[in-house]
Amino acid sequence: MAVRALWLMVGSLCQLAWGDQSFTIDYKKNCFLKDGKCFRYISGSIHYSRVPSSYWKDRLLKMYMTGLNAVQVYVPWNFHEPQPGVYNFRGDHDLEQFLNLTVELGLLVIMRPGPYICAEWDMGGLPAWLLHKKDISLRASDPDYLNAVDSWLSVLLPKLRPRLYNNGGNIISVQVENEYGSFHACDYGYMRHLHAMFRLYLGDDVVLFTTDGNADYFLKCGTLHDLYATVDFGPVDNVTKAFEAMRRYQPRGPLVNSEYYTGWLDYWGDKHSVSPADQVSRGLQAILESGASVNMYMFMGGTNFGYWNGADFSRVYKPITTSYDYDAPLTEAGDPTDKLLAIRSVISKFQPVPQGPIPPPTQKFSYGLVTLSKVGDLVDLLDILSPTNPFVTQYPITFEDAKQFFGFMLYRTRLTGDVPDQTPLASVSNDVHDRGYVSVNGQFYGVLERDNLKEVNVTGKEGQWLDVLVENMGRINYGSDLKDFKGLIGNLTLGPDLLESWVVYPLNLDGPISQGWPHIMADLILRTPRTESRMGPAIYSGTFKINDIGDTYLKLPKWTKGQVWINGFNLGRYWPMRGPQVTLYVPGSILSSSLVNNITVLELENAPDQRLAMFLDRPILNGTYVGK
Ligand code: NDJ
Repeated sequence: MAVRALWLMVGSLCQLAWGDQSFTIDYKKNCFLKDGKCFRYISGSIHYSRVPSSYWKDRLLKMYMTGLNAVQVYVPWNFHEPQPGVYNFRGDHDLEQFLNLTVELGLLVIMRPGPYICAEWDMGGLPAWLLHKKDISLRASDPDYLNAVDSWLSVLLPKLRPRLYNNGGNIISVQVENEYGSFHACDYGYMRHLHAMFRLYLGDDVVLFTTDGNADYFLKCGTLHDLYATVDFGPVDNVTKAFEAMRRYQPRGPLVNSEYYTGWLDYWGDKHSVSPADQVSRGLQAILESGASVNMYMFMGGTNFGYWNGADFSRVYKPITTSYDYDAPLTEAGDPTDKLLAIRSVISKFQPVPQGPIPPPTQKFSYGLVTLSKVGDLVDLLDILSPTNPFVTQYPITFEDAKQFFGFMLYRTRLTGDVPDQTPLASVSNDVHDRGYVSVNGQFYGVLERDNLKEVNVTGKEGQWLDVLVENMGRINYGSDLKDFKGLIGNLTLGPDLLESWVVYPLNLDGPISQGWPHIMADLILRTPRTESRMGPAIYSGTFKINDIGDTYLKLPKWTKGQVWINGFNLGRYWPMRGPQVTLYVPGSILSSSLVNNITVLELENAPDQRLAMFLDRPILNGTYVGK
């Protein structure tokens, strides 16, 4: 009883303390009201899912030192709920730890829990398992979609509630959905449903808002009565016009640009995006002069480690690069740039910025060359990389059917007759999502590529395996093509014949590699039959020692395309032949100075004669341009 009374007392004391904190909107003075006073935020976006957790504090500190008073944070649903009802909030997924650090550094938080986030992230943050129901309507009032959303929000939002500013925390506002007005569905019922769920779990007094492009055709379907409407725009847009658009939907209250673009994203095969610092800082000055609150997207871009990159679709499928540097004020490695200094100097004209120098760029290491040796062709390693039984199926099944959401699956079928002359293996309806690496009897013939390479000529003999290793290059994250099934999503033909009777192997490379394979099995591997061919999908590995630990950049000179791991950590895709990105960011946090470091490469096409990896002390993000 006494304990309970004490609790009640502590509780009411806390209530008193929290009672001092309030964050609301003053519709008369057109400003946010923080603790009763007009307030504007100058914020920056950082995606915790794109930065190793051991670096979160460093990046947030640099954001604070720039003079920002807030950070804006997306929560990628698929990063936390890999399978229905299975949640991951540990390590690099530890959202609450990230939020604790924002508190420690005295930063406010603008939360963007989605459930859809766009963000050049796989499927805009929606879990691919939603596609189990083939005809599901995403971002709409489909009961199956809403059920999944509701159960996710019932896990996520209660974690945020005690952290709301009005409850004593540092979250000042929460965005509902993301640029919903850019989506074709225009389903107000869905937005109303989300609104109700956010209110249910977060309470009545938190500021809920929407963000949309600064034109009527976006704002029309993206805004909802009772949700505060904000816009987004970049340095080349006209500030007055953009805010006039906002005012047509949000006549009173503070002006807000929720995404002011400091840079832009990169696609494989396109030019590297850059936004000049003077242009970005001038645009920021104009926004701040208008009295608006602003969030800079991105302030710290980071990296699409593993398979997390998304893709866009504009006439063709366009996957996003591994680097999400974004030409942001903090580089992919968290280093301050001239753009950051220019932004800081603009901010200082409007509000005091913390004294003291911005931390300098960290030392980068050029660890030099590592020789790699071939572990084996992928098809000879299936016992390890595909331990479950393969699916036997008349026609190909998708990744989603196989419950394999990321990475690679091997589709094989036996040739039913001799193919003595070069004969086209073709995807007539462009059904290879997204790249297929074609071999017959272990001999590599070439690549099928979505929207690009529709056939490959092969030869072979009756009874030989025809293999197509299919790579998921990242799901579309923006626009009406969000339902982006992966694998062979339709049939292949060989000459006039439709191919049937497939054996499909889901591949799990990350399981064994994160457990130390192939390095822990070096002896066994030496005994594995191995071709010396440079062509076709194969695993290569090597080791290296270092004395000092720091960030570095991995270059794979003359290698073609693939995936690479260091010490079991999946660094992402490399594709120097397509560019523009040539090096991969290697965070020092995954390296060791006491143990031997290992590197594992899945090369999908052609390995060079000299199987070397190279560690450089600077990134090359604009190396190759092939005009694709
Ligand atoms: O809200 C979106 C954000 O998450 C707005 N963007 C951003 C670009 O980085 C990011 O995805 C858009 N992306 S509009 C789509 C680009 C398609 C050409």
